[in-house]
Amino acid sequence: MQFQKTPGWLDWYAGPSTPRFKVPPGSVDAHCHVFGPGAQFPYAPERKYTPCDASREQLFALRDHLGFARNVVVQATCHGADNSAMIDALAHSDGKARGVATVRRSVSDAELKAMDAAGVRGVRFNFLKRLVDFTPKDELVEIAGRIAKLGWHVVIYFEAVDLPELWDFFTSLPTTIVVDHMGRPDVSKPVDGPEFALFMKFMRDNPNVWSKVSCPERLSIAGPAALNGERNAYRDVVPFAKRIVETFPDRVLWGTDWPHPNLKNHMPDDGLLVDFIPHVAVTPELQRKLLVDNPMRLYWPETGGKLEGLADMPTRIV
Ligand code: 0GY
Repeated sequence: MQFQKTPGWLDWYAGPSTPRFKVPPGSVDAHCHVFGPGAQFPYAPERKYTPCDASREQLFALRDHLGFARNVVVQATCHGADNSAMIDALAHSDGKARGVATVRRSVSDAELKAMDAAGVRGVRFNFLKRLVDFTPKDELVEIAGRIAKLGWHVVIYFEAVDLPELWDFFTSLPTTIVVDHMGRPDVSKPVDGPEFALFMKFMRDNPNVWSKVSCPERLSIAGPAALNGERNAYRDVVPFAKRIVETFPDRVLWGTDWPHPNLKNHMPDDGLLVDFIPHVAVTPELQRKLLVDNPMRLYWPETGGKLEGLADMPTRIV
């Protein structure tokens, strides 16, 4: 099938820089996507955007270039609840990718079991109206109850202003909860202001809540962008991400968000984006927790956090 990209679509950055920051051995890019290719894995009829293709081979090439060992491939909304492109990526990853799916209430237990065998470890509930149509909460509660039995978690994507309204729903969920992109704080507001304080309280009061400290390129207002050799990009996002990493070091994840859907004003150089990490996780210990220990505990718990061939890695039993 032939697809026309959404007008103004920005393609992912070809030829990224080599990061100056060397990620620790065994690091996990815990938030990234594949798009199609549309000819093989058609985009969903209910999608809100049509992207450029971004294949598993291209994702794995980026992983190797940036120095990461593994990926967590999150189902992108342009594929709706057809998880085949994401599962195909897991199947061809040599065990180096795990996934987060989108499912509907109609999913069968056999399908969930097959996804589990393929490496899916979570489902994503999306509350951004520009990305998805509304799903009734009772459907989400039912799905959460079913996937909890598999030991999966729920990834939630929402904007900061919507947290008060969604709070009771989120805190009623029976699984680990992973928040995408810090709950999208408005970084023009103070890091010590009431809106971000509410997010910090959300994490503090609920020890099952984790956060990805990802997507500075999406949240930044003042930049500068990760382009043209800028290794100190998105400085306005740093205080927010750093505060989360330092307060909840055992419940944070980081991901590239490649191929960066729906960016409007620039497409980051992913090599320079990796150089954002040491600004928010400033010690080797925090970096290892963010990039290795935490994602391994959540997505590869059977290893006990221990990586093959790395005898000096700490062992963490879940
Ligand atoms: C992200 C962010 C976005 C898109 C999606 O699945 C998606 O389409 O997640 C966005 O547009 O903010 O995490 O990739």
